[in-house]
Amino acid sequence: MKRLTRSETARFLLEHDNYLILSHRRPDGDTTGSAAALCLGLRQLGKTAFVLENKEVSQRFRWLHEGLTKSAPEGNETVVSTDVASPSMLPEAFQPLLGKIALRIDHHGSATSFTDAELVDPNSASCAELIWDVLSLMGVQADKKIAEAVYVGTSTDTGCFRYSNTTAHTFETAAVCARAGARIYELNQELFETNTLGRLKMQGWIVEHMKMLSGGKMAICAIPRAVEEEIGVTQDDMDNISSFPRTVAGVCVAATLRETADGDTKISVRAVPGYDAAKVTEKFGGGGHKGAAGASLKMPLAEAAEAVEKAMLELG
Ligand SMILES: [Mn+2]
Repeated sequence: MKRLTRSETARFLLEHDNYLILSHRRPDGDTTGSAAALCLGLRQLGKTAFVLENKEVSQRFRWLHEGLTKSAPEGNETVVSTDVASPSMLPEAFQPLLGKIALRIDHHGSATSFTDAELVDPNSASCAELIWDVLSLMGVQADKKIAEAVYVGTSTDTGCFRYSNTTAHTFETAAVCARAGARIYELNQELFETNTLGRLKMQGWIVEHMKMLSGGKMAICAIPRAVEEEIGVTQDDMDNISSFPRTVAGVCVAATLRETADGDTKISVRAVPGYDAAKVTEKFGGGGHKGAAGASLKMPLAEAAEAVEKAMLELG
């Protein structure tokens, strides 16, 4: 595996063609936006490029991939993954591509290399920023579509420029997007200022059921599947719900657990600077960033809650 700089990545992308771009499991705004921006940028330069259709992309972000997708690989493409930290982050349907991925562009600090070459910058708040850096080195001009894809990635991974990962570079990238005509106000309204009734009800349930730990410095909440079904929340309603218990005054680390359809548990941890969320999830084979991390546990909800609580308390 070869580590590339931004310029080396730009050169690689200019030298190859026939691209197939991959996004990650439970796709968020960053992986969806990054894949879209890369595809659009490559097309602007006359390259053949497609995003491999990720069936898990929700309604909220689906518009970003409109007109860009291919439903299955043909076998001879240059495969590039965006925002994918480990093989387990690839959707089930993409797993056969393992070993055939030429390049990984990512910003996860705790990651497992699985491609021939990679551009990884853990200091980049979003993968979309990295994508834009590389595209601009290649001579791509930001147009409205590219700008909106980059803006969605950048804004969602920073909680609309509020999280501790936000840097001057994040704002510079956002400025490029604004100048190129991205609908900043509309996207912010849609992504950050609007709640469905289902999401608000879920937040209400979390307030009632979360357990405070460590004298209020930590919070943990385990959400049974039956509760999600009863409230009637969609995946979009649950997107980034784990950042909610962290918003309680005094809470530095918060973990949210969700029961999967198979009776296992997914955890999502959020932490303020000074604490490392990935330290909790790494214990369970997961990964992520200091501020936000996740893992899948082959354990029923109650058992997982106990194990995660223990791991959280070890943070001190
Ligand atoms: Mn990301």
